[in-house]
This record gives sequence, structure tokens and C-alpha cells, in this order.
Amino acid sequence: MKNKNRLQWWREAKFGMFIHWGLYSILGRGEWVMRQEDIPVNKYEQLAKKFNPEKFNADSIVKLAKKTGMKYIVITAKHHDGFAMFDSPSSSYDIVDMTPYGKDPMKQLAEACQREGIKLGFYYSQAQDWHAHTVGDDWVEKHSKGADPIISEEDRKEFKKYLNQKVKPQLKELLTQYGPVAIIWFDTPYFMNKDESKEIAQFVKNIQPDCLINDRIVSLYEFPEGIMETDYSSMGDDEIPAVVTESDWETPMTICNWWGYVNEKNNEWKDPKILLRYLIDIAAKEGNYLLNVGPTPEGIIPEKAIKRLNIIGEWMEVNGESIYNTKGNPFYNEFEWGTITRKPGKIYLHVLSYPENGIKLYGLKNSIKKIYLLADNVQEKLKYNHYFNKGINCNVLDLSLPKRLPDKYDTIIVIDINGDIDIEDILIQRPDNKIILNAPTANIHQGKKDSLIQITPSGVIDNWLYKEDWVDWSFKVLKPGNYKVELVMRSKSWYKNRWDIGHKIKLQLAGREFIFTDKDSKKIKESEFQELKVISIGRLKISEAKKYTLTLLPQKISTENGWGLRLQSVNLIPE
Ligand code: FHN
Repeated sequence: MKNKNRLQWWREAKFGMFIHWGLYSILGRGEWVMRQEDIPVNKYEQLAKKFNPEKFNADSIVKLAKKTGMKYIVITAKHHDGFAMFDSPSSSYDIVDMTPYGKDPMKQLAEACQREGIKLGFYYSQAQDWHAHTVGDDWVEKHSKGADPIISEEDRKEFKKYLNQKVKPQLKELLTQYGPVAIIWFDTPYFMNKDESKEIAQFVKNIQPDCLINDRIVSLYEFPEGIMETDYSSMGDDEIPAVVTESDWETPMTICNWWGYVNEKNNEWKDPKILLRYLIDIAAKEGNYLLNVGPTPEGIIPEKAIKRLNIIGEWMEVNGESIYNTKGNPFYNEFEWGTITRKPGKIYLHVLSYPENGIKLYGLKNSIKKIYLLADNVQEKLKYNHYFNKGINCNVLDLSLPKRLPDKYDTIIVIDINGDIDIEDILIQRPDNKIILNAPTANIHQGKKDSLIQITPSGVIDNWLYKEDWVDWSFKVLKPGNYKVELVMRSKSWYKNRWDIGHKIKLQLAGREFIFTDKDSKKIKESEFQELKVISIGRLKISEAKKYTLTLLPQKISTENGWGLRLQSVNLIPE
């Protein structure tokens, strides 16, 4: 049974440090260097002789995480290269036995974390181990080309042997040598079958029942229903859902172009402002942010990473209250000026760009005690007008802002309310007059017994494979007028460029009906891993301010590649 209490600390924490560190750090070309440059096992092993991170200082890393506002650390105990960065009595391929360094950095980290009150988790690559076996070595390549790679009986046996002889003993070591382990962070389950995933997950829970497990223990492409033993979802790398999703999820994020250390020649650092925005955006969508750093072979975190973390840390010191232990934006809508987090009694407006016309919120029913700037010690009250507008049948909050805002990245405006937030229980047109019908706000109707249509943790309607499945949205229009209608589809993380094309759908709204196909769509690259498709459907007139229902009824769903329809939103854009 899932015990959600053990997730409490993680839900409150919101922000953690990911660390990718291993033999690959010596080469400075990322953690996939062994595979990408086809370095043979015996040659790669030689790197261990050069690994002597004498500058590694667990205390300074943990203190840096703490100063940045991070509440937990997840470090690569073993990445795909198979090398154990901890003292592993069951294997000689580890940092203590193979390197001149000869010490156990995980022990030092565990002790430093205990001292500083930071939780420690271990990343463990359970399926890919390029040192221990060759099972599924071509799996990724084949799979990304659309094939369905089959693992032979013989390979399956070899893999099971590896699970019993390497994975289980090493997990046991990690779970018994370092005190309470907060998370075992699994990765790339690829060809694992469901029984194997369950067995490994249960193995962890039997030793430390409170240790969290992310869902990369099981291949969700093969088994979208997942397994009971996982505690939360890892989004795709660098993936942030489009809207608030109320499952427990975390985005692992790179600070530059790779996870493991990259030398300056090959490095592309991310803008600190963007990294901070991701933290805010993720909190507002009710997720956790696991921001990665790649220490150098000497064991220190590069200066440029520290600079970025310091910028985030300074902001967190003043504004952390608006991130920790918060829930997401309750309005299911984005705002032009920024976004929202909240906790009982408080709504935090994150103002990322100055709204020339002030801020307007529709549908807030609570009475307001006061509104003030979080960074302002005296908490001077801001002027506002909160009233019920009969014309549009809706509560309106009009807020005027000071001419200058105190924070150049994100100024927090706090609305003190009485009790828990109470907003109208219907999607309302946005203050900028766009109507964005996001997947998580849809009503899903399964039209067949074996329908799999669902809303994913990343906020997409997925597994829409039958034309009998249909969806609708109810929403409140405040401003009648002419609207352009478009549909936004989203590729699977890692599988951009792969779409099923040829769906035929009927859209009904305000007495009009459109039948359209997805042939002429515009593609937008969203990130390295993700692509969007926008389909223009047509124009329509909405003549009254009132509640409407929009329905999507497929007439044909193409499932040639097994993807079906992946829908992120239906957008009504005022003209
Ligand atoms: O292949 C790994 C990669 O090296 C890195 O560890 C990331 C972190 O999320 N996980 C895998 C790819 O998703």
C-alpha cells in the first residue's frame, strides 16, 4: 500500500540538488561519454587509476545546497557506467577499491547531510550497466527508431543474474551503510519487465520502508499503469508540465548542457534567471525541482554553477516562504505577469514581468485581510478593489502595484485571506481574455471497456486510442466576441518528431460544429526533448457572457505507431 505520509517532507521541500559525479567526470564530456565514444570496458576502467578527488569536501557541498535553499540531495551512487561511487563490498569496481582516493564520498556526504539537516538520496542505474552486462545495449537506439526491441530468453536470464548478483547486493549496501536514505532514484528502466521492477522496488522497501522511490523503476512506455511501490513521478529530463498537475512529481533539470561535468570548451551554461524561473514555475505547477550540478574530477562544484546557485539562494532567502510547502496555482490559468503559489491563509503572486495595467483575478471568493510585498519588512499595504461584478456574474480583484518592484527576478505579492482558498469551481476566461482549456481541467469519457485514455502527470490527455473516447470542458466566458480556435498536441518526452497523423475530430461549441484533421499543423520545438503541434481549426463567435461546454468527439483516431492522440489544450484566442 502506498503510504503518502512518508512523502510529506518531500512535498514540503520542493527543491533539491542532483549531483552527477563519476569516472566520466575526468573526461569532461558528460556522463554518456563511455557509450557515445565507444570506449571499451577495459580502457574505461583505467580512468579509475586517475580518480583522486582530493578537493572533495562534503560539508561545503551540503552547505552550498542549504544556502541555495535546497532541502535534499540526490547523488549518483552508480550511473550507467557501472562504477560504484561508494564502498561496495560486493564489487571491486568501486571508488574505494579502484582509485588512489580510496575513500567513500557517500559516507562523508551522509554525515555532512546529517549535520546540516539535509536529506540524502542515491541515484542508482538499475538496468543500464555498461560494465556488468550487454543486455539491451542497442535497445535505446532501436526503440528511438520506432522498433519494439525484444530481449531474448538468454539475455533475460543474464539480466536477472545481474539483478541478483549486483543490483540487490549494492542496493542493500546503500540502504544499510549510510543511515536513513531519503530516496533511491532509479533511472532508464527500458527493457525491465514489470515483475523485475516490482521485485527491486519491494527489495528497497523491505530494507527501508520510508525510503522514497521514483517511477523510473518501471518502464512507463511498456506499463503505463506503473507499479504500486513508486512514490512519485520523475518528469522527463528538463520537462515541466504545461499546467498544475496534482500528482507528486519532480523535474530533474540540468544547469548546463549535460549532467556529468563538462569542461568549459564544451559547456553551455543556462541563464540563472531562467533557472530561477523554472523553480517558480515548477512550484506553481505543484512539483519539485531537482537541479543538477556536475562536480569536477577533483570533486568541486564549478564556479559558474556556484554563481547560479547563489543567485537562486539569495532569492530564496527572502522569498522561500512562497515556495516551501506550497500548493500550485489554483486558477488553472497562466497570467501574462507571472504565476501563483499558495498555502492556507496566503496567496503568493509571483510577478515575473511588470503588468502595466495592474493585476486582475477572477473568481476569488475569500475575504481579503491585506495585500503586501513579501520583500518589504514593514509590509505596507497595497491598494486593491475586491467586488462582485453582476454584469459578468463573477468576483473580481483589481490590484494596483507600486511603480517599482523590489525584486529584479520575481517580486512576491502576498494576499492574506481568511482560511483556505475559495475560488469559483469552474474554469474562467483569463484576464487577458484568452480561454485555455488545458488537459487536466477536461472531463474524460471512456467510450470502451478497455479504454486507456487518461490525463498524464505531465498534464496531457494520453492513450487516446479509440474514437469512442471523448472529452469536454465547461468554462465561463466573461467577454463575448470572435475567437480563433486551435488545438495543441504535445509529443512524448524523448519522442519528439514522432506522431500519429490522420486523426479526424468533431469540435462542438456554442451551437457550432467543426470537423477537422491534423494534417496542416505548425510544429514548435519546446525543449530538446519535446515538441508541440498547433492545429488551427477555425473561427467562431461567442455572443454571451455565460457558461459554455466545448466537446471533442473523434471520428477517427490514427494509431499507426501506437501513440494515438496526445492533447495538451484547446485554445480560444480573442480576435
Ligand atoms: O541517461 C540518463 C542521464 O545520463 C541522466 O542521468 C538523466 C537524469 O535524469 N537520466 C537519464 C536520461 O533520462
